[in-house]
Amino acid sequence: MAVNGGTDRLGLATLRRLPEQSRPLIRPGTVPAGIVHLGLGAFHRAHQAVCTEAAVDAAGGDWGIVGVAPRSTELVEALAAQDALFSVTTLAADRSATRVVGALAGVRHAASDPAAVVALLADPAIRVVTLTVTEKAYRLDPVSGALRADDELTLDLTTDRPPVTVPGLLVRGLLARAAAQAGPVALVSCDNLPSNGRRLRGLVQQSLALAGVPDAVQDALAGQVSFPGTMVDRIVPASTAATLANARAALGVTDLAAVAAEPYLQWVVEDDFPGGRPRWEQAGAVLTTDAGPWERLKLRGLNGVHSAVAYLGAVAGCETIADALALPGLTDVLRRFVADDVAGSFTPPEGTTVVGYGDEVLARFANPAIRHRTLQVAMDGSQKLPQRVLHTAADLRAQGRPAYWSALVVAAWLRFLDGRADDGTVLPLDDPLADRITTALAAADGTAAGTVGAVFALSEVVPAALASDDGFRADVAGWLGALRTHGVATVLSGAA
Ligand code: CS2
Repeated sequence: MAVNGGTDRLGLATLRRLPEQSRPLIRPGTVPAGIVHLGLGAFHRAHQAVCTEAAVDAAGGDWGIVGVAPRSTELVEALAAQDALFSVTTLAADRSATRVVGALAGVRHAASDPAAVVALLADPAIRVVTLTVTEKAYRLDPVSGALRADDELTLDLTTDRPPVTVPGLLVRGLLARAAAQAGPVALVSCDNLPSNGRRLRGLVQQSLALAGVPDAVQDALAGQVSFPGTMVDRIVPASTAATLANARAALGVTDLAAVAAEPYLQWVVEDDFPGGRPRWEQAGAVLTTDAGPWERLKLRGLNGVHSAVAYLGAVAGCETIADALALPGLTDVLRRFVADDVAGSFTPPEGTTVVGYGDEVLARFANPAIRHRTLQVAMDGSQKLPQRVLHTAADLRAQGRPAYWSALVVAAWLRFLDGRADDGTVLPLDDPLADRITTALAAADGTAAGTVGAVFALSEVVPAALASDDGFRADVAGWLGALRTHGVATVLSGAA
């Protein structure tokens, strides 16, 4: 890749060649590490890294981020070859801007060097650990939050082998930290889980118990570790060859870790950092005592709608979320879903309305420059649907109200699980519970009611009250039958 004697690649040596407006806000390599981040995916690079760089730029502090990739070697190699620099291209319908971010103080690869990661977690300089590892890496049952102790996790927690799972890494790191008396730390989930702070605390507590850690050590750790809840938001599709080509055109050098994102960015964080934190509020973040209402607004009013567009769009043959939004009738259906179901299911944060938020979300989804694939959002449905849609439906039904549009969203997921789009194209099932789902569906009788029964029997995915709710099941089966018989386009055109 390197030409001109290696100077064709983004890195400290080529920074001076970048256009002025594309240079980092802070001098890369000069900010000592104070944060470890697990999960170096596109989302982290375009979200927490951007906010943290801006906070350090505005208010200073030793808050460089050491980025840890749990599995992917490719990204670690790309970043290592670029002095941990990467660019973010912000894409609006009519303009784009590319800037290099200098937030990373280093990168590590957990799978090949877990000991280095454990040592980092035990380093007193590290006072914040953030995570974007996706829902499934927590290994929690989506409904109950119970730890799924499969063989891999049990080996991580009960033997001395180098840990390969996220709970394994965290437990090993926290124990090393306690032994080193390295001081308090905040563990911050930035994943789209319900009550993500509480879920992460539950993960750590259950993992320590499974590892047989004595109660006294568990208690000592509990006094040293906080788990602030967060709401994170920015649409950041997986990078493609086009992302890299755009970055190269803007920078004049090659960036193999480039990401592209929408202009919008929101971060709401519970202010519970016993070892201190960057001044993220100076970068636009909201620091609060309770992120819960924000989190519900986002999971139900954005992610739930996203999943609806993804499943209906994928079955209708649409490649991207923006393409799917153009399906006649879809935005009307989504507005009804937000106004009739989501808005009635919880109390939003003061100063916001669910309907207003929903309209803003639809405008963001329609951004044609963001080529977010429906299949990417459709992934891991079993881990996403509970907090995105099923809790909405369960809360409405508990109030004795219909959850008609939520039933359509669930039906769209089930229709997607049929494995074929309306035009017969194969739809791949990428889900950690794919085997359980496929087995359950194979044993069902193939009718809409049979499919609903089979999937609703997965108690780790569907809350019990909803699974036994005949009215809701009938609504889902009704929508599923219609989607199978008439196709998405016809159902949408007459629905709202
Ligand atoms: C999306 C999210 O892939 C998905 O499931 O719904 O990644 C979404 O783009 C972000 O949560 C937006 O903040």
